[in-house]
Amino acid sequence: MTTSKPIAPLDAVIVGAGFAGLYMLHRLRQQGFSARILEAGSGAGGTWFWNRYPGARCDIESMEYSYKFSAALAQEWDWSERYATQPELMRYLNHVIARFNLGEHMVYDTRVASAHFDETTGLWALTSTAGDTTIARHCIMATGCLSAANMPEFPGRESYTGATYHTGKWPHEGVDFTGKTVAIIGTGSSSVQSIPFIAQEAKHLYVLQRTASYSVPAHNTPLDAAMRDATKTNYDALRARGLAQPLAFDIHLNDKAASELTPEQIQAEMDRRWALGGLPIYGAFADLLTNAQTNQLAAEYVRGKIRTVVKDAAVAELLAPKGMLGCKRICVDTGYYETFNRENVTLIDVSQQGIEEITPTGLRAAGQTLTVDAIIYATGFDAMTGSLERIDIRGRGGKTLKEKWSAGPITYLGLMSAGFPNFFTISGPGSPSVLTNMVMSIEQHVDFIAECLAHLRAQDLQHIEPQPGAEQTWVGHVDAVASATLLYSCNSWYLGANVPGKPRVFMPYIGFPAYADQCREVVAQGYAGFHLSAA
Ligand code: N01
Repeated sequence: MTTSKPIAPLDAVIVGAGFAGLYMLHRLRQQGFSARILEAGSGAGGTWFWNRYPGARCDIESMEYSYKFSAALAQEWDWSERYATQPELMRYLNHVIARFNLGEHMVYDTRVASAHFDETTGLWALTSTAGDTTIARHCIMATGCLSAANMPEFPGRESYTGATYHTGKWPHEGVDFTGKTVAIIGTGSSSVQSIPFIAQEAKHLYVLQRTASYSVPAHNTPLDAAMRDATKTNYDALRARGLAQPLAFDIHLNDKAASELTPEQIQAEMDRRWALGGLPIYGAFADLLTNAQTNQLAAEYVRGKIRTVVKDAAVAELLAPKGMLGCKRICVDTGYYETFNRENVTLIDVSQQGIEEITPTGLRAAGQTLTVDAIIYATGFDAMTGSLERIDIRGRGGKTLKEKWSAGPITYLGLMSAGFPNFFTISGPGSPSVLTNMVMSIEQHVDFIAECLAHLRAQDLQHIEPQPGAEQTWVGHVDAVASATLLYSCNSWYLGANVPGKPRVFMPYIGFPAYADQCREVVAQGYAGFHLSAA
């Protein structure tokens, strides 16, 4: 007769196998902790596993949007293009899994439905949708900021009989739009990247735009060995430059405000940024995101470029964004505006009446009835909080995280929330996360958590949890910093404004790299603002 031994709880369970979860697992294993990743997908990659829409690629340069924790990894991996495609990012992450022997500690096809803290045992119990339970002392959410798809409840949505897609849940086998009439709803980054590709295949593409986005050309290029070597011989310097800047990558930050420059210098600066391409446009002027006048100088420059590219003046005017540049995340494209010169592409303005109805054969919007073979929802995500609130997370006294965050997320440093001991959020709301090169912010959070667990073990402590006063102060600080910028001035997903009913709260923290210094200071002061306990 065999007797089943009780299974010892893990030191940590990690939810999600993207950039965050993989590095977290590696750090914990390195430090001798028992840890396991639970991943909803059938493979690793997180955001990059799900967002497989045509043209998906990163908007931060590959040599910066990659791990820095292992110099050997950075030296041996050869990125093939300036901006990595989704498939190349997947190859990279799978290489990381193999290289650091992470695979045996990862469980796929396991969507976590609940995470409950047991006050008697001091342990977390995570239960999957299939009913499997994992017990661990620490629960680390690496669930991503942009992973809970936003599907607007348009009237009649379920009645549609054609094919429906969401860019954030794209079929792994791909989609062939050849000869098809297609509607795409939304004009954010995902749409801006996919539209040029879908337009080349489809018989006709209708683009339904509620708000125009600012987009800057990527000027993507292949990277040859000489280019890569030039970076690799001095990789640390590139990383150091990036980490000293507010987006945690090198945006060639101009330390001058526009008011300190002549009109000729302003023009030259914008020309230089446009020729360089991509997100370094954020670095054009020191006061780009704090001074409306400066902002509109840069915004008008982009609008001018759109008017130059798009031949139909009325279409160009619709595509020219009206709000502040950078209030919503700036998009990076290859041939986006040019695509609207194609005869098989029609832009439809839904800013006034919205999408009126989805019908069995298509949709009605802006007074037009469209019959289409496929509808693509490029409608974004319930960002930052969605992936957490869709899990039934309960801390002390059975209180749910969703309940606690009903008026907006409450965290200390975006890392923990009072009432939820040993529960960590990697790049959680209240941390720089989406406003930075995510890989750098992820590494900073993972290092903090790994060092924290080592500290608890060394001091024979069991629990860590923020002090309520510390998190209230932090939440107020996050809001105050955002209020001093132009980022409050539009309806962005940073504010939750894209999801009906979501509280209007600025979720990420504007403040890298000072934020990283602040975290170091918290640790130096014996985890100031946290309560550490033995029982
Ligand atoms: O989502 P979005 P996304 N009726 O929220 C529209 C990152 N990312 O997936 O602006 C009609 O930006 C919505 O309109 P509006 C990046 O951080 C990175 O494109 O709310 N329209 C908007 O146009 C990015 O910011 C990369 O008025 C509706 C669109 O749908 C983030 O992910 C690539 C609507 C959604 O745009 C999200 O990007 C892709 C409705 N009811 C994404 N609801 C790269 O690295 C929403 N919309 C390159």
